[in-house]
Amino acid sequence: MAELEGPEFGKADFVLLDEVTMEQFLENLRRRFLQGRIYTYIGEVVVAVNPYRTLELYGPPAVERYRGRELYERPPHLFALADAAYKAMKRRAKDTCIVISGESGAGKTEASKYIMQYIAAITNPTQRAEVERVKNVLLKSNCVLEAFGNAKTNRNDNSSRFGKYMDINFDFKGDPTGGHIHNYLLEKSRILQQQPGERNFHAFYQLLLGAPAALLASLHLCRDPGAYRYTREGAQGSACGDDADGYRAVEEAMAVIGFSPEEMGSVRRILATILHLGNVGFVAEGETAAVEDAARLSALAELTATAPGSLRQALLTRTVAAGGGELIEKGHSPKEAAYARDACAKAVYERLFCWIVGRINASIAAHDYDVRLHGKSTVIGVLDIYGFEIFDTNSFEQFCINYCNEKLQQLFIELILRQEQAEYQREGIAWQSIEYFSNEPIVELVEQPHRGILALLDEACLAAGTVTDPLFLASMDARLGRHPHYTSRKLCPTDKTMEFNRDFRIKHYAGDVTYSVEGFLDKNKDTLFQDFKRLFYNSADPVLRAMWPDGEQSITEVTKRPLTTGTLFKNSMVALVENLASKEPYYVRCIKPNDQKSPTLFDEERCRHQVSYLGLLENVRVRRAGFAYRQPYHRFLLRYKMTCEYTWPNHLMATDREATQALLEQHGFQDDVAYGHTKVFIRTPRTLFCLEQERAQLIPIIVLLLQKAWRGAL
Ligand code: AOV
Ligand code: MG
Repeated sequence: MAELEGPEFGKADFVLLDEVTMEQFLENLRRRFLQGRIYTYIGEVVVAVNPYRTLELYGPPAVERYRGRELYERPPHLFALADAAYKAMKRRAKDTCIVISGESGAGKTEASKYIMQYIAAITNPTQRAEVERVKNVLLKSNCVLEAFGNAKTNRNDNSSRFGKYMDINFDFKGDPTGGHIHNYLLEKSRILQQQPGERNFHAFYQLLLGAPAALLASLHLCRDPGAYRYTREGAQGSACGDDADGYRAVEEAMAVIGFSPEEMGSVRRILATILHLGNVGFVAEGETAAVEDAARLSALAELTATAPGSLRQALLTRTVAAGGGELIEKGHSPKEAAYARDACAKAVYERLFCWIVGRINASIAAHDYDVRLHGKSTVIGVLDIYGFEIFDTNSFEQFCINYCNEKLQQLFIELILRQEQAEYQREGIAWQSIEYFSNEPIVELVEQPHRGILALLDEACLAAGTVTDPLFLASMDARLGRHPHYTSRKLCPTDKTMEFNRDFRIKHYAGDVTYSVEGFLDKNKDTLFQDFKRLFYNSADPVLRAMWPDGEQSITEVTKRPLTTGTLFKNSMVALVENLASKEPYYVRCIKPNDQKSPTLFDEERCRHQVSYLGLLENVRVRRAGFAYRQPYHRFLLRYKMTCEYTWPNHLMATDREATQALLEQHGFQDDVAYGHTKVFIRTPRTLFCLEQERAQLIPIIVLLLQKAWRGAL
């Protein structure tokens, strides 16, 4: 590996550092970042620094350089990792997954796209039409999902506001034949409100700024995002050109995926519906609310293909079950009506998003007959979630996102240890484990049954009506006050950065985050009145109707309490982790070099913090305390046999293992190596350096000899 890049680029693998210290680690990272070498290994883990500029690293020539190569044969790259996962899948029929982690803006989503692009590029050499179609859909799905699931935040202009796990299915030839996208909790509160400087989901600005004038008119919309309450905050920051281009790209991508023109029409009408809903105002008319603007109401009825009377009723009243199974209409106050309207807008968008994911899945579902014909199909999973984030105000969404990152960090710790141990065990080699910071107590603080934050939150929601956010906070203080990772102002009255009746703080693995408890109960309960569900279920628009299968139920049937948002999210995280743990994992650890999006600034403190909480130094130590290098015997011989008289040009021993042993003993390296069942393990990098050096010295001599031999033959 060392010969592939000059020494001026530092070490291509952190395992080769002279000493494993934070200073050396950072120095190597900095040096490589500044020279555009953004990828570095820790064994098989790729550490990636966001370059914040376009690098010529991903084109077809790069794909060719990495295709079919081993990790150490080329400079570090995501493509090498993708190839390793692909080889494991193809040669050993292993299900693999690539887990990409790092904080918000560190480059996870970009990395996931390059990985998919590589896999698409190296598969289907015979250009089978169906495989080509599946690949296209997989690639285009990113564009659509980003339009509807990403938004500008103060940390990242294109921040993922949902988690995504994508399985790609491969047939026995190693060609992708299908896929499945699993999406995790969309940050739907963004529909209503964004922090100063942030935007709503891209799709709204794309529609307003990119759609042809006639289309906008038919949706009763004007071009100005500032005209709509839900997009007003983000109107300033809208880059008009990008959004208009984005609109066209998304339209094209949806067509490629197979959305019909009618379906695309419905999607646009639903987006318009949400924008209009945001502008519906209510006034008091006696005891109850009335709609301010009748024209808007009729536009909404048209867009949702519902009866104006039913729409008005759903906005202004709710049906409640009185005693004896009797149903009565209860009028909203203007405040209640506004609340119900906002809940409706959020729910419509969330269901639209899930419907889009489902629609993409339908178009790439792996066919059963493929599996039946050729046995089990294998998969590569790619995980790209929302990264750890801290804002000025952090709410329930940040709490879920950061909990998700805790879970993944915990998995990383377990797998990296387990993987190492498993390999030594498999190969019959003794090994001693290394100490890690375990974030398990933090995960427990959140998810423990009956005692964790999510359980207390559910308990508070059950008692709804009487319990408020501050009371929920009080219950946490009382029951979690002693937890080393939990603090609140009440328990620590000297802390002036927190508000007394509102804030609590969690010491996360990646930093302390102060959460505002405001809205926790509400977001966890996530109530939407049945009246809206029934309204949309009765829509004449088949797409909108399909999103509300639960609208059929009457209010008397809806007695069972649905699971809360927090519990659903926890369950989905547990299932995700189980799924990942069942596959052979490959890791990309992304690092954000600075908060200014600068391509030249290596903010040492920010990087130090990330290296530290990602556990990268420990990762290097584990890798080194064990054996830094391991190679199958035959590969090892192929590379180094020229350095030993017993093995050059070919050995005469019974096994490659014996030949390897003879070679290493001749060099005097026997104390630095261990012989596994199929692989040789080398402890210190120096041994490998020596072998590499010797090889490098011998090559010119061998070439000379070969040339002489050829000339002699002529
Ligand atoms: P994230 O996925 O990790 O954040 P992104 O992948 O969206 O971060 O990266 C943020 C921005 O950094 C991108 O929009 C690019 O401008 C730039 N960038 C990242 N990787 C590269 C690269 N390899 N080459 C060039 N530019 C890059 V979040 O989704 O917020 O957690 O929730
Ligand atoms: Mg992302």
